[in-house]
Amino acid sequence: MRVVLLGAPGSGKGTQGKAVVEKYRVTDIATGDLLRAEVAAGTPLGLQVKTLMETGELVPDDIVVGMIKEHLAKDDTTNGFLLDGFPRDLPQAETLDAMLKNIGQPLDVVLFFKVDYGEIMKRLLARHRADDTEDTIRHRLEIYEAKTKPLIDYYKNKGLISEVNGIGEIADVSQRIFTILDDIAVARQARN
Ligand code: B4P
Repeated sequence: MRVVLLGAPGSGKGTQGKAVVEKYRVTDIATGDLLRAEVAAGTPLGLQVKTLMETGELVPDDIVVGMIKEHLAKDDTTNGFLLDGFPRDLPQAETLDAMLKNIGQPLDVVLFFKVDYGEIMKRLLARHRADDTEDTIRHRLEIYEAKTKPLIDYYKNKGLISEVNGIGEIADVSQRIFTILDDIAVARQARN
């Protein structure tokens, strides 16, 4: 199972990503988590991206693309992988296409989490992360609108988008996702 999670900040990508990884035993590649680990460890890369992340800016494409390349090359992807938070803009999506073509591992599905901005603001303000202040959340949503949202059409055109209602109990949202992924697995088995 090769999955991308797409959605606004706070739409549940990180939360649901963990549930998918646990159930399907796919490799978790979450760019936000990887970048926060670099910041926490005080590495040169972490120092470079700390302020960008705290102010809600995207980290430069070459840095995240480098991280994804490294993980796709070294991690065990026998059962597939889950990309959480990547791609975040069109150049990243195009680079990912090329990378996956090279290794012969095309995506199965892009799960798009639908959650309204009022709910997102409520969730993130309750979390108290460094980039979860009201102004920064607003800025992150602007960046999402301008850079990430066009990916919905990009993946729609490729027939890869599955929309998930991201509102409700966490376990209920997980169940909606599992239904989509199970259907994909069944359809694949029927083809083989
Ligand atoms: P990310 O770590 O990807 O964080 P995020 O978009 O804010 O979403 P997250 O996954 O954390 O939240 P979730 O919805 O699970 O990015 C952080 C920063 O890293 C970016 O701003 C950027 O600077 C950088 N970055 C990352 N990837 C990048 C890339 N590819 N290119 C460039 N820069 C990149 O959860 C939010 C909260 O909601 C949680 O508290 C959770 O408990 C709660 N929640 C979840 N589901 C819920 C539900 N159903 N009901 C109620 N609450 C729920």
